[in-house]
Amino acid sequence: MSYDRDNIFAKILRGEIPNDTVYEDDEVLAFRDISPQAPVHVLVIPKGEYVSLDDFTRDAPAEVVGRFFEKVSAIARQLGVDGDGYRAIANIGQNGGQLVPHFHVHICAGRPLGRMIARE
Ligand code: DGP
Repeated sequence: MSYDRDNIFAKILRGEIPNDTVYEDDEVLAFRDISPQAPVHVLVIPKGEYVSLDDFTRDAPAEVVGRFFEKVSAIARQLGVDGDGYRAIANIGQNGGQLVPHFHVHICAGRPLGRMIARE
């Protein structure tokens, strides 16, 4: 799947849509989810053009991938959710339930999150 520069997170990265930023540097942006599923729900995205975890880990330099995941856990510590715990989720593709085709990791926390996958 090729990267769609009109996806909503690309527009957020270009500053065309506002966001509630919790962390930003030259490689990543972390912001609060517009439709939170938990008391804390933050999305962490790379600034590069990657559709999902699949092409991110295939195409991005290993150091970029490594730094990205270090930052996910650092952002969780910044949010103060590491003590009680949290869930980091990457939805990939149709069956994964991915709605926005720009790679992102959800950090969800603030209450017990129950079983890993909801039963339909
Ligand atoms: P996923 O299903 O993994 O692709 O999750 C996409 C998430 O993106 C979903 O939880 C809602 C969130 N989202 C969609 N549009 C916006 C937006 O314009 N701003 C923010 N902050 N979050 C958005």
